[in-house]
Amino acid sequence: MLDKVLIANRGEIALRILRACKEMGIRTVAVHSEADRDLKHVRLADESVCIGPAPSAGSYLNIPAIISAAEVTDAVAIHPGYGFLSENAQFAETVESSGFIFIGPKPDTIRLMGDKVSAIQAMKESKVPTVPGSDGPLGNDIDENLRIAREIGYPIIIKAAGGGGGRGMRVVRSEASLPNAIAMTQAEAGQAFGNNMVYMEKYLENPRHVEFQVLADTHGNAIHLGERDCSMQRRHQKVVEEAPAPGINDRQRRKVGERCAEACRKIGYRGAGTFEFLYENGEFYFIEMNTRVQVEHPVTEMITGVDIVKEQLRIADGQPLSYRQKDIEWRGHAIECRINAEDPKNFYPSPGLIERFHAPGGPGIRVDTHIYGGYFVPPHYDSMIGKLIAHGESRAAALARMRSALDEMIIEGIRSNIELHRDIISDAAFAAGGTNIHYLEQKLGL
Ligand code: MV4
Repeated sequence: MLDKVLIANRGEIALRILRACKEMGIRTVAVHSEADRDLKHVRLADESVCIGPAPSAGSYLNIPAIISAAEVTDAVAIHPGYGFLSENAQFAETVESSGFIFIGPKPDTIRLMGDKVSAIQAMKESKVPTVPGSDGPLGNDIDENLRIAREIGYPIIIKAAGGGGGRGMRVVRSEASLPNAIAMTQAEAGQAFGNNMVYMEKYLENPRHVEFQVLADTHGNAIHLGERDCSMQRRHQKVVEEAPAPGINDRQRRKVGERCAEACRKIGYRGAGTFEFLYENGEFYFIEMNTRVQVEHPVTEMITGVDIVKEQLRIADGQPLSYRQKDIEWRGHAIECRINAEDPKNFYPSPGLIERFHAPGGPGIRVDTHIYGGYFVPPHYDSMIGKLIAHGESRAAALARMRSALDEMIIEGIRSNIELHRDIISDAAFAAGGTNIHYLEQKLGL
């Protein structure tokens, strides 16, 4: 097994990775910024290295500092977690050319999926269902673009190839506004991503966001762990996720999941990955692939029993997956609430000292967090301070456990979104299951 892993991240995911390493007998190196000396995983790691100042540009995004830390500590592998450098092909390349193992896919795979046009092309070749759209990037011929849009049918959406996660898109509802919308999206994409390539898709008005988890090893094995519904979101930030997705039957799960696994085999995918789909009127439409472990991976772990981070470590060590597809079964239902340090009224970040913290517990409850009483939430990073996950034999049972756990949880000293979660979990439409990506923003009156 890997001898020593450097964790190139912070917060709850750094702690999650540390726990997986410890269970597997892998030594750990924590790297942290000057603002993060008191992180729980820094204390628990075998070694720690300060890699720079509080702003992430100088620390968690500082490639030379991270590589140097790996060198001085004799780490053999680097786990990037999510966010930060996790989907940076240049980082993955530097890690490997410096003689370390990157715990994730090959740099070329990250690049392939980072370009949404090439990602969609790869999916089409593997019969993963995609959104009706342009065959590749749009050219400069306005008449040709008008023709493509007419064939797809309005409304359409223009998306930047270098975008993703809600950045660089524009909905177009009429022919008259198409040429300008293309030009504007191209110009913005050039500015934001250094790549002005754009493509066109049918705009789905009221879809759900449903994603499939995959695992692939370096021996040609790839499996799927089923899907998650992440539709409960505000401004492209997921708030609540669940698995399985309400209303998806086993036949469709296995069919779409197998297409994803087959795509992994075809492209030589390595590690954990997520296929993002829009789901509308019973059909799946691929939009993007994420090449990292995701925030919401625990809901999949709770219903499958698979430890996704441990599988990532095994795969990086060159071992085969611990499971075949036939070993994967889905049991019950799991829901995750992302706990944010934020103002409940305006959603502004609310950093500061956590004066008191009581974590909920009991059967089926999991708390993934790095916070503790006396911990100071620094203002420099994402406001997510933890995740509360509830598992039950049915969706109703998971919801009941979540409701009870939210009532048990106490965070004092800073503001949090616990009240928002209580409101969502007790919402009649959410309780019924299957609310779409616009539901929360509509509910909040945005
Ligand atoms: C779409 C769409 C409707 N139709 N594509 C937003 C984030 C990026 N991952 C893709 N996004 C969307 N693409 C087509 N063809 C609606 C969205 C979208 C969305 C998707 C997932 C989760 C939340 C969303 C919020 C607004 C828009």
